[in-house]
Amino acid sequence: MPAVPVDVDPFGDEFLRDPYAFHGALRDAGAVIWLPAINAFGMARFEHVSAALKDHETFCSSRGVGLADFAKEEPFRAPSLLLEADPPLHDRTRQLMNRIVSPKALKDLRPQWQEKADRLVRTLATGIEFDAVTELAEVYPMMVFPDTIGLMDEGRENLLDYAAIVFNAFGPRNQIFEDGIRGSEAAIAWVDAACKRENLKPGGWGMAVFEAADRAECSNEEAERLVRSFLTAGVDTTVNGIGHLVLALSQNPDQFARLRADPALAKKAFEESLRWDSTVQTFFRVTTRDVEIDGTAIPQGAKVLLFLAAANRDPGHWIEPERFDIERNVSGHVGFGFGIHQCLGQMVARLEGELVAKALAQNVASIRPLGEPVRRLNNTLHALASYRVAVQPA
Ligand code: OVM
Repeated sequence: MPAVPVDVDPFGDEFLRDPYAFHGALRDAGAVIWLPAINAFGMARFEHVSAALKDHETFCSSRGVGLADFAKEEPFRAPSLLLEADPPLHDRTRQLMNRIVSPKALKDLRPQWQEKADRLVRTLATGIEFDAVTELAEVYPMMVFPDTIGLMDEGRENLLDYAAIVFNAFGPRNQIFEDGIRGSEAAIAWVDAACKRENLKPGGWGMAVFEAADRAECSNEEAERLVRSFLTAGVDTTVNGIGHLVLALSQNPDQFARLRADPALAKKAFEESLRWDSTVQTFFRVTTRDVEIDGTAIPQGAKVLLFLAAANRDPGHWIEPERFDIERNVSGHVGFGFGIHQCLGQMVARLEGELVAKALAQNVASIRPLGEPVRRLNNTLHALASYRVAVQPA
């Protein structure tokens, strides 16, 4: 059975502005769909997205997790040694990074990160209204993450621009990509410099990668590129994760009340917000062999777009998936992916999200939307530019 064609452009403005309006049609069309707009297959059902993520031998990453097939096209930048790599390379680099982003490291960071979240949220709560994106979601990760890596102080504002460019580059070379890339040479040059040993502060996770290089766990060139992964994946992701957490809590006052009554639900609230609105909406894989999914054939060497966010709202898997319910069991959601590539920084993201949710629960009596969020279109991220909320302090 051939894949059912679905005539939507998953990187078109209309789709990116409200992907959830299109996901139902993608899921309903079939387990495997054909997307003529981008000449790629797609999967949007929970069962098949999670199965493909788990089967990294059939659905590989080394030919790129964006639309560009590295076997045929020049990558936008030197491939990530984690995201755009297969075993055995991937397993070596991932192991090295796992030892740096360790539970112990996270445990040590918690007290300082908590204090910073509390102080920021308390200050914002004393006003009548604030912008949940520009004054909270974009601010908090920048208060904690660059210092943890040990980044140079000058030019950190380039991180968000750089990440937006890279996440756009996973899509086609559309207007969104072109608009982002214009005048971006400075941000790219800054990140290249920031990844170098001589520009990293001692004691940070960046320098820890070079210390692994000194132990011959990787080369110095690999160390630079692994630090680049921290810089690329560590900021715009949590910025928009926190942004959507606040969006969800403010649009669902009953859920915010539940959280206020029991701030220990903060961790679950953030996790549910990631299921309900998944920051990383999509990633591609490439088939390493002919494969049949639910009766539909995908040939070897095909690009397959995995709709993570659609899987996370699949009514075939979740009860009332559109409902934001902080007490729901969200285990198995694919907002952080699944399998060997599952987000390296997930504990970092969870800690940031939990601490912001808890700070809101403890310091804010009510948080209400002042209109609709303003979106920033990105080919991969569901991103926010601005979202004004009205607040009352606790
Ligand atoms: C990387 C990288 C870049 C973007 C996203 C990502 C979500 C990883 O450079 O390894 O994971």
